[in-house]
Amino acid sequence: MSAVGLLGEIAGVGRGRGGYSRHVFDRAEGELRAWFAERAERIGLDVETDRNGNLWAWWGTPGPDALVTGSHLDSVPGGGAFDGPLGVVSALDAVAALQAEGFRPGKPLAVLVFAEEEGGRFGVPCLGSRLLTGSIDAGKARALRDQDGVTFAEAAARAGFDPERFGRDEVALSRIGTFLELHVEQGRGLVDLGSPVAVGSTVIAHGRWRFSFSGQGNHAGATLMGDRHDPMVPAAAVVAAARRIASKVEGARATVGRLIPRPGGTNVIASTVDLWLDARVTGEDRVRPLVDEIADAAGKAAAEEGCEIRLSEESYGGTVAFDAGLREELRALLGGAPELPTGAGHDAAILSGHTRAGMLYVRNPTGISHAPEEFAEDEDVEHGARALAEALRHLST
Ligand code: HGY
Ligand code: MN
Ligand code: MN
Ligand code: MN
Repeated sequence: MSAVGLLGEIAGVGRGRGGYSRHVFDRAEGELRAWFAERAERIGLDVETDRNGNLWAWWGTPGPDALVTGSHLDSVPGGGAFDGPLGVVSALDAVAALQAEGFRPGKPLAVLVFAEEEGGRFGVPCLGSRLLTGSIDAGKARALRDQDGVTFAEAAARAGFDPERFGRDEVALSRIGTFLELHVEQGRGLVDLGSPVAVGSTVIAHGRWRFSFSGQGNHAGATLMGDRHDPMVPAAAVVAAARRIASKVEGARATVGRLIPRPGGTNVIASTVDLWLDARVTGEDRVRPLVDEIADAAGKAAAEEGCEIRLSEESYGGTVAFDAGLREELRALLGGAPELPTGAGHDAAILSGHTRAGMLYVRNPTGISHAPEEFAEDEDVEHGARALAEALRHLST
């Protein structure tokens, strides 16, 4: 059961022409949940699903101060094969390797698969870990809607869950002593450092904001330019302002990756446009001012075009620094492995506000993520799984 072999087993599940697309409670993710449960049971782990849809595979009786490792199996639309799955298959490989040498952990150990880490269907990232920790209001989560208007509560109920039970899970949280997530690097830091693995240091502050513009739908050919109230115009102003303003702020990233004009006809001036801004900055206190400046530009463009604008903050997470002691332990254990900050969000960052948490990264030679070019060489994948096994051995004695 090598990590490379396990990746091969799930390769292609949910892959379309433009990469992988697997979201909570959809068919492909459901297939991966079943695959994970079968693979975990094959190495004697006891699999259970918590009230928030997260999957736990226990080596030993669930109990306090457990050592927990894992990641997620959902993806962004058109994503790569490693973001999420690499942490899950490496955890299974590491546990199997420790078992094979007769190692017995001195504390309960679990592999944890979080639900909806990407927020690809319901818009809020790390939904499973935010619910587990109570970092999102359960009522707000239940009401989240996907592109077809299906609520998270409805989707969960169809998948056999009781949405009324969503929310902070004291029992599950009380069991976690340390959480350690292995993840493919999303950037080229390890390539530049010439190291196959690194220890995570920080996660930058980031959030998601929804801009909704409404104007007057009309005929593309019959409406003179001076008579238009086209919501695409202020929407375009957000895209341009995000690039212009964030490029001037040190450590800032601002992205509009999702924009939905309605009704969406080629010969139709849109009635409404919804877009989502993903904004992140290395300095926590600079995220909202960045968004405010972009929103100002949007407001001016909307006023000039005679369109309405509505803005809502859909998710936000502050800067996270992983547990310093754990970082030092891991670096020493891995022969002085380098530390790496990241601009990507992770469940480990959500957990770090509630338990000792840390991350390991595996080199990605392309540095690209959230796209099919995301990659990790077999030897680095195996190196990562061995590093995780060493970490689990060390942390569970
Ligand atoms: O968006 C992120 O940083 C993560 O992939 N959820
Ligand atoms: Mn991701
Ligand atoms: Mn991820
Ligand atoms: Mn016509």
